[in-house]
Amino acid sequence: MGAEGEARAEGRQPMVQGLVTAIQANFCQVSLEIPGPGGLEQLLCTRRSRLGQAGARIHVGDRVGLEGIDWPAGRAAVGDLLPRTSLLGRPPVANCDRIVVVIAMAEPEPDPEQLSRFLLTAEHSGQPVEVVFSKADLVPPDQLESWRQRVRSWGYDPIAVSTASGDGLAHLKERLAQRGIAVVCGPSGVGKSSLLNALVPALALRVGTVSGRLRRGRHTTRHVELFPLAPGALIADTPGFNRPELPRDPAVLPALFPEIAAALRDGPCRFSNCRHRGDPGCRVGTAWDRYPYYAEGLAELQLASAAALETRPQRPPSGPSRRRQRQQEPDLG
Ligand SMILES: Nc1nc2c(ncn2[C@@H]2O[C@H](COP(=O)(O)OP(=O)(O)O)[C@@H](O)[C@H]2O)c(=O)[nH]1
Ligand SMILES: [Mg+2]
Ligand SMILES: [Zn+2]
Repeated sequence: MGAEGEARAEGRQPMVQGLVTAIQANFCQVSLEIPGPGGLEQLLCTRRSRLGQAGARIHVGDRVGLEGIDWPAGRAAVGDLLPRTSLLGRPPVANCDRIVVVIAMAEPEPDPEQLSRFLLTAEHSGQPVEVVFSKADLVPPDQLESWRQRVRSWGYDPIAVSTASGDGLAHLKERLAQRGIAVVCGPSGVGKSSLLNALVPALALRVGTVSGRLRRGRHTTRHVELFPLAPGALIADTPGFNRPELPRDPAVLPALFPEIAAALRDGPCRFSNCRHRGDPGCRVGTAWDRYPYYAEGLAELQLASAAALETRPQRPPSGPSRRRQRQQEPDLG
């Protein structure tokens, strides 16, 4: 007996489940796992206050159980938050299955270090990462090829696309049309929204002009929203931000470079705490394209974690002096 049968035998309604595709103010749009009467695919839902009290925040990508369904009105309430497999921080997207990093070949000029940072953030999610070279129409083929070779040496197989000519779009769609949620990220102005418009039929996302400082934010994508790319495949546009943060812990940095992982596949470095900075017996070495980014990133993170240790408040003494100390603290409320 399936879950539905069991629920019926116990006299309960089988739980209707769906996936949150958008959130705005107190409402969320939920796409139903099984279409409702009349083939209804989406419901506009409120969130039960007890969900909020329990501290459960619902994000786009979450699977939820619905109650109080009003089919004719297309309304319901989210009663349950189902367990998630992952949660991206910025933007918040639950249950993401792959990340697509988009970098333009021109307008704006590609910045390899910026691309690298996006890739590190994407790798930090633990999900598979795809690289897209957008605006391929703006550069000659040899320039495209040299970027392709370079990023291949980083461990990726980039797809060049152009929404202007349509080149590469079918190939990209094929690669992304897998079950699950793909999140598109990258600097602002590289053509993420244009790409989604080209990939998802009947979508009309706002596309910005490449904005100068003053116009930044006027045409940006403000909310994360999931769109159907293929049966079972969803894709999210995200607001552009230009310098993603590295993960806090310097120890996780090496694992975010496919080049390092590849070098260590045949065996470890001589010292188990090797930082891969030209140390004796290091298998990774320093003769690889992104080594300077790795070394700088490591230094940046080590400095930040040392600074964090220094400014960490001293353990307050116990007893009366502790109370006094607390009174001296400024009231931040
Ligand atoms: N030449 C060219 N321009 C593009 C292409 N894709 C997008 N653009 C332009 O790039 C600008 C920024 O696009 P948009 O999709 O808003 O970028 P987003 O900020 O990454 O979402 C717009 O003016 C688009 O018309 C492309 O393939 N070729
Ligand atoms: Mg956009
Ligand atoms: Zn090493």
